[in-house]
Amino acid sequence: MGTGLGIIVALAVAGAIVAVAVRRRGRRQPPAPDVPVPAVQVVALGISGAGKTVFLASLFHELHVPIDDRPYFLRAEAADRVRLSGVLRQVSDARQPWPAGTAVAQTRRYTFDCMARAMDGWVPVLRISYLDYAGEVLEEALGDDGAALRELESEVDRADAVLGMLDGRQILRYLTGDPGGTAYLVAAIQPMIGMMVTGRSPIYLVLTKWDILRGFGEPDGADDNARLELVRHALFALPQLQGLVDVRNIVRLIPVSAVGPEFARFDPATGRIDKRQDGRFRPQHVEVPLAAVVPDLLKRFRQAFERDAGASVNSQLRRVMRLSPGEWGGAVADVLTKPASAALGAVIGRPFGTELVTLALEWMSRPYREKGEQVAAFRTEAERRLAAVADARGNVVEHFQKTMYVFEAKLPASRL
Ligand SMILES: Nc1nc2c(ncn2[C@@H]2O[C@H](COP(=O)(O)OP(=O)(O)OP(=O)(O)O)[C@@H](O)[C@H]2O)c(=O)[nH]1
Ligand SMILES: [Mg+2]
Repeated sequence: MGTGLGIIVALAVAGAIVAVAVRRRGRRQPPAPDVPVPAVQVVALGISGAGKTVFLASLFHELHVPIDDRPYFLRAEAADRVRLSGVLRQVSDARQPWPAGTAVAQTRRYTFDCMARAMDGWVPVLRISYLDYAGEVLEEALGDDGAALRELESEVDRADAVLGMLDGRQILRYLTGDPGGTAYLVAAIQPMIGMMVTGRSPIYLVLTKWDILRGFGEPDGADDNARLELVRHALFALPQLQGLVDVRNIVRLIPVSAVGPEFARFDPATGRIDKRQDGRFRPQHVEVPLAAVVPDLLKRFRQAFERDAGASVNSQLRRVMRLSPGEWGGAVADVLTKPASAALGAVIGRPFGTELVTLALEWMSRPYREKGEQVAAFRTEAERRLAAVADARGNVVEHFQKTMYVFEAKLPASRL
């Protein structure tokens, strides 16, 4: 239940936003500012061979061009594009061996701009940062006094979402009674589980190599959901994974295949994954972990805010939400540079950046704003541009949500 303090704090914040915005109403409009882009930091935790790099290359391949009804695409800087397409070429070419694992020195931060169509063409509406590092950091002492491990740990602390990458090949070994698979789940991933236990961002368990996770005794003709249900049951029978679920906010179990169901096969005799010469490259669900993060973040923000803010604040907020877009962004930013931002942080339970708070409030205000905007013609070009960007951003979030509805309808076992 909402506390008195929460209500007072949220009231103060909402009131200050209104006050700033009202003051701004009287001023002349400045020229259209560069619209700040909210940034979301994602870390994929997984030991060597889990499939982190191949997943990233496949994800970028799927999303780097605007196609069909998807209102966005991912843009990366040229050097990153070249690197990721090099990985993808090697992965998708059946004549070539799989790419080598990432060396410690090859650790790289990728920044993707999520570009959405707005009035002036494509504009960045969300920035996603993703660290690709050598999984061996999580497995052995590297002779660097633990520097790489500490760096990864602080990365996890700052992350908005952690993807816990579980190696599908090892899980298949576990399910078929191979002691190597048990050692993976019981011992090898312990350091990674430890990091997830102490972090505070939500965890998405990602089951990699979903294409080969079959033939472990599931009934003939078992569909994807039945297969996932069985894998999930077996995984959470292990105390260390169940323990993680008990203490942390784990939202989903997402099976992904970076190559698709008809590309490779697992050879039980050698334990190797071989590419099929007649294979078809058709990645499965790779965009889902990304699509899940932002709507979940906004949902948590809304729940925390509504729980702690109370009805009177909501009516205050509604007033803010009816402001014109030009006043709106500036009003939120102004408030957040004041001590009130710390108070807002207390209400929502974690430090959100200015842009993310703006995105969240903007999202919450959508139902109210749309009505108002039909009647209120924007006074300036700058306002129209801001409104167009806010709409483009909203369309992207909506598309993420739609992706999640479709995915959950197909795989209800993915919800934990
Ligand atoms: N069948 C199948 N195999 C995959 C898939 N993703 C990865 N693999 C296999 O797993 C191997 C390791 O994948 P990487 O992406 O290099 O693993 P990583 O987590 O980046 O490992 P490090 O860089 O050592 O930390 C690949 O070379 C492939 O053989 C997948 O979706 N399906
Ligand atoms: Mg790698």
